[in-house]
Amino acid sequence: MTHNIHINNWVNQIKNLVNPNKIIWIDGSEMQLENLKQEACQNNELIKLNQDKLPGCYLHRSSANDVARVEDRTFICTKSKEIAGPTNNWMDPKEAYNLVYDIAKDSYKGKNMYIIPYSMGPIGSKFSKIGIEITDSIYVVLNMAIMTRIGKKVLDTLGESNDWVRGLHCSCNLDEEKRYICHFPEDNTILSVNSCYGGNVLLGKKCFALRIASFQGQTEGWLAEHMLILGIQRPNKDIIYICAAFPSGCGKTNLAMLIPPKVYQEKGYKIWCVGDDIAWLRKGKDGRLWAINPENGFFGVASGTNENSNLNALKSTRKDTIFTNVAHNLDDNTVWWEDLDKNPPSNAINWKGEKWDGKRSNEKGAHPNSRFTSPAKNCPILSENFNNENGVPISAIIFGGRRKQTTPIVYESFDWNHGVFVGSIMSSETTAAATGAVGVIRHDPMAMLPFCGYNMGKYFKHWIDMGKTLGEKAPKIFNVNWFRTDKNGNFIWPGFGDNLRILDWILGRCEDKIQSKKTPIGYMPFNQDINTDGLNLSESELNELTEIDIDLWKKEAEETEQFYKKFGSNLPKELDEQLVLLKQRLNIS
Ligand code: OXD
Ligand code: MN
Repeated sequence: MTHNIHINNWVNQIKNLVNPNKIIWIDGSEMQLENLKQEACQNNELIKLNQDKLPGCYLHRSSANDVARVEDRTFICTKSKEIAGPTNNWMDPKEAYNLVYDIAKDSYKGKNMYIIPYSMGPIGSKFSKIGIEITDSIYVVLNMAIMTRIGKKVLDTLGESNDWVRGLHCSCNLDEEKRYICHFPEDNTILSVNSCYGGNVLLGKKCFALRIASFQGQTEGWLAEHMLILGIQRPNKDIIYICAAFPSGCGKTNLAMLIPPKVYQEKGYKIWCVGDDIAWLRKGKDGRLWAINPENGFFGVASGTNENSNLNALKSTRKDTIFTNVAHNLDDNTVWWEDLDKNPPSNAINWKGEKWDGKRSNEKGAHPNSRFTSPAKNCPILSENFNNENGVPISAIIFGGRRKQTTPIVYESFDWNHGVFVGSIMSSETTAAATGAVGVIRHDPMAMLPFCGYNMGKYFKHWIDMGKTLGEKAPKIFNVNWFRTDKNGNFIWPGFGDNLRILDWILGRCEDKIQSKKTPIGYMPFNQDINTDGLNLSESELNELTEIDIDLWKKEAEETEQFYKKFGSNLPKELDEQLVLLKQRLNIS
């Protein structure tokens, strides 16, 4: 399908390694994808759902041992361990190639080899980058067809160039002990074996658009971030765009698609979604920071998505969607997951493929990390700039984690370097998006801990340098925490659509329209500047949300000091200085 010699050589090399039955180039045509869906239904990889209720929708069940990202089996394979840094698993590239090629050898025997040319970002945009993924899984092909822009036109745009990312995925036999997700940022290569879970195998997503792209961004002067992008439209004003970084499973999709509370709707506020997971950010011609969403779809967590938490996401899943690991309602051949509604099906199959009575069973019908893969164009509030090849200008960057205590609902950094510090000290409770314990607090700087493709100390420096390049035009940086709990363990803040009330304060600060209080950790709102109209929130609850417990912050500063030690001389001096300043403000001698 291409005369590109670099691609053809690599395809031949991989063909000789994996030994497929047949090679199939994915041209992106509807007919080809339709045929693949049919084939996947025939071999039980997919179940075709009720086409009246859910047109174009399918259900997939993964193997029970393959339901989330595997951070402990994810490697950055660079010439030296220092390049990968202390927060990544590292493997010597030669060793990694040998190990993974050994596993991949002959693993396509009797299977087809699908070659997917894809673009991250609008095809042809100077922001965009191209990848080729080879896979033996139709599920992967169909998911990539939703999540990225695929097909022949991508190859035509690439022409003879060698500027593309190689990605090989082999399902093998899903052996956890032989599961490896290896990245070779110095070679623009990704190898993924023994998994079929999205985050491990849709190679355009976490592997390319974050790990490889963050490495590329460092050398080329831009940022690849684990961020949503949204536009806020206020009456008689231009749309303001913001980015927000939260760890996996902390509500990026919900915030990106939020529905304004009634009092805001009445005033004419609207939200426009540009992206829910990944942002590529560059300095634009006007000197401001501009962002694109490199993806073309949503790979969202199904469990917990409902009319109240995220109606726009729910609507996005009503057609042309692949559901993974949700419950199958046999009565009407539709899907169900926990908290979708209060009416679980009795006659159903759970995510493990077992008969399940949702009205009686104590077990869950869907896996907590069950997913929907939906085209972005299904989103009722998709921004008109979604496909804009220049992206959108960013006025504010928000960091946030899931913290029961310590972090207040919102605070603003004093300046860019302090903002980078605020991002670097982020901690959050772990969620079901990755294997391992859930609810454990860990440092997750900029929500990039599992996704930064190089030394995080250098990554912090790159952020500091971006601030220098942007100068006065740099966006303001904020931190939010929707998850603070009261003494009984209940969330104090209602969250979801009401988060717009906090975004509103942030916009006011960006426009210098609202005063703030200076505190040891940053600028904070006065209670009266948070719009609580129509909310059932007492003054004392608001105080709790904005409270700064100095003792907890002293502990936080000590933990940050320990965390920073990991980076040794790679930690930029600017962050050391910020830590000293924080300690001074907290009166730590
Ligand atoms: C995701 C994740 O799937 O962060 O977006 O795990
Ligand atoms: Mn994510």
